[in-house]
Amino acid sequence: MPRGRGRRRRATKVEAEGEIPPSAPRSSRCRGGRRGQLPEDVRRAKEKIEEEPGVAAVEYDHAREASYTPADPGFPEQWGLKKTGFRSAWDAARGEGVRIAVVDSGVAAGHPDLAGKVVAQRDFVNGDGTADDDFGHGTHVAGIAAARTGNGTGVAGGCPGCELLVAKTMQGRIGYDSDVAQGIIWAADNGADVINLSLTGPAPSGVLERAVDYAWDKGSVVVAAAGNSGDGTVQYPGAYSNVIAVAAVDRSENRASFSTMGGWVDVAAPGVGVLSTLPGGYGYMNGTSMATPHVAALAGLLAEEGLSNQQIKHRIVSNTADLGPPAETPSSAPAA
Ligand SMILES: [Ca+2]
Ligand SMILES: [Ca+2]
Repeated sequence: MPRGRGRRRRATKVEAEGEIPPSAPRSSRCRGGRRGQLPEDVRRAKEKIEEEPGVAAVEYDHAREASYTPADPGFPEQWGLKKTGFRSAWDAARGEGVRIAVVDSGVAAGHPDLAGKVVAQRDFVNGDGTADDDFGHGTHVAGIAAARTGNGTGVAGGCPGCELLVAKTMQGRIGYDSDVAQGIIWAADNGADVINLSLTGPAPSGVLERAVDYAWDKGSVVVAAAGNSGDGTVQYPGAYSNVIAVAAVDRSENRASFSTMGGWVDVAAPGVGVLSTLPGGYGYMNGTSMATPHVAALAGLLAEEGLSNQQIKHRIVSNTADLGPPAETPSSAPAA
């Protein structure tokens, strides 16, 4: 992830550039250091340059750190965005025009922190064009990924500029593979750069895998939850090859006790005590379902930079901080 690129003080550079020809621009720059700590030679160099003919003014090129702090009152509580470096990433990209599909229980599209974000929706459960959220799960996921940010209301979204495609494929907590697969295909056909699948189950499904492959072939980054089984049960669609599978960690970067684990899991993201939008307000939720849209948001930021889905997956998986050795699958898994 891009980090704040605070330049280090370079006094020697000032000296090398000390000879400025008379045709120099009116304002020349001189790289300075941190406040109150300018070494004597740097100040002398500045004075020397100022005396050169043709130089109107010389200013120190101060190093500044990434400083975008969104004006959302809930942001201080959004530890996940801070822990994973989104503030620095936003200095490089905001995901403008990028589309994240939330294939879930629907989204409260009229929520003040999501209003205007939903550019297309489809309800595959009830067979209509309004993907309302009667459960809250999809609205929470959508806010983590792309809540309206910097609007003085509620929370910030990981991908502030991202638009939302909403496919309702769950009624309450349950969604069937046939509906989920249709939602994935619909999302890909509607130009989804990223598809968020905060849903899991232990049974493999050819229908689901083919839908994922279809979306991947169309260029979508597919991100799915690793599951909340707390053990090593392989979960789908997360375990399919064209998916980034996301486990959950807590504030201390320890695996969340509920998070599924295993070699097929690609990354972990914040999934405990996550604040986001809910129908009618805001609230905290736990789950790999909440970790997944953190990664979807990051994929959205990277998509703005024009990377392919393969490049984005590689970038995310290879640039993740290593939090320790792979989790061992317990020899006696807890009863589900
Ligand atoms: Ca509906
Ligand atoms: Ca907001």
